[in-house]
Amino acid sequence: MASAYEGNKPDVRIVLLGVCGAGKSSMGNAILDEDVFKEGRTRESEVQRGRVEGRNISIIDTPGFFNTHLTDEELQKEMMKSLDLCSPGPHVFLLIINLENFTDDHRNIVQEILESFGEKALKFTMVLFIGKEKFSRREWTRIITSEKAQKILSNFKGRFHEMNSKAECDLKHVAKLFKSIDEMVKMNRGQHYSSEIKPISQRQEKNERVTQGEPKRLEAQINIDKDIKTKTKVERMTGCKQSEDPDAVSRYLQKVKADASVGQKTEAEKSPNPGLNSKGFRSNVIGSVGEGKSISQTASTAVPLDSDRTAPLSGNVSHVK
Ligand SMILES: Nc1nc2c(ncn2[C@@H]2O[C@H](COP(=O)(O)OP(=O)(O)OP(=O)(O)O)[C@@H](O)[C@H]2O)c(=O)[nH]1
Ligand SMILES: [Mg+2]
Repeated sequence: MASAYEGNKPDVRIVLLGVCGAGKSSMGNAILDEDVFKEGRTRESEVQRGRVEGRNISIIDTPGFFNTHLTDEELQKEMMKSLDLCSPGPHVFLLIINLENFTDDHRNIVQEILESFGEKALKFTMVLFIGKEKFSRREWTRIITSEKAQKILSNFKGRFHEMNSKAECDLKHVAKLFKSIDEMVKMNRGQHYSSEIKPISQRQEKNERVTQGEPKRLEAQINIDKDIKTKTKVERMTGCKQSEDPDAVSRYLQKVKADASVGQKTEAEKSPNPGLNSKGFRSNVIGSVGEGKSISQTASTAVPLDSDRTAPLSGNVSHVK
């Protein structure tokens, strides 16, 4: 993929991601320094453009993950639309995480990104923590060095930035955010994310789930997790409560694998895009992160992007005083 991220002031395309109510629309407004996105429940992906520091910036706001007002299909459609709105693809997925409910929120946000955009999206994702102003420096250090934060950040090579979109957000803070984004894009050799192929239909997805993609995906999910959502999903599929029948999941996986090995050849022959998973990504997109490492294998140390944040976390990680 050719690099178009050249010159002093390259254009930047940003897709905002995060759980419902995280503060995505507010952050979009803060970056563009204009109230262009409606704050409150966002139902559709929307693009707004502006010039920041002499650069053309496109920001795509999305409905939040776990949005109870949208079905899974509707949400998925909006996520795909977000890519269309910033064709040929975003330079960065900015994952907004509000620190206020971070500790108590057990939903698996990384899984949502994987399901919507595939593993490839991870190297284009940077976490943007907001709400830090509500915590003391000691609390912030505890949060950012917590197992939970480190586990999330390990998916994105430790990339994070923090900013407050409500107060104290001025050009200086936005400039630092862009510096972090520029560094990330540089590490990606100027490339932008591209799904390469449009997602295929949900129906085809279901068929494929019982063949190649699903065993790997489920296995990975179980390894990653102990996550409530996955456990519930698997329990729903097996029809057994894991606590009541601990072997149900492994029996189910064995069966799915056996089915897959029978169906694999036939599916591959039938498929117009062999090796692509339900959403048009390579079938191994879910279940490994980074460069072929599983989530459990990846480094657990967060690496702040800014050069002024290379000191210990308790010291210089903050941009916001
Ligand atoms: N403390 C703090 N609160 C924020 C910040 N940015 C936004 N909020 C608050 O978070 C709430 C949700 O803001 P939105 O920007 O509408 O959130 P959203 O993620 O776009 O919400 P959905 O579109 O429903 O997913 C609002 O009450 C904001 O005031 C921030 O930087 N710090
Ligand atoms: Mg919104």
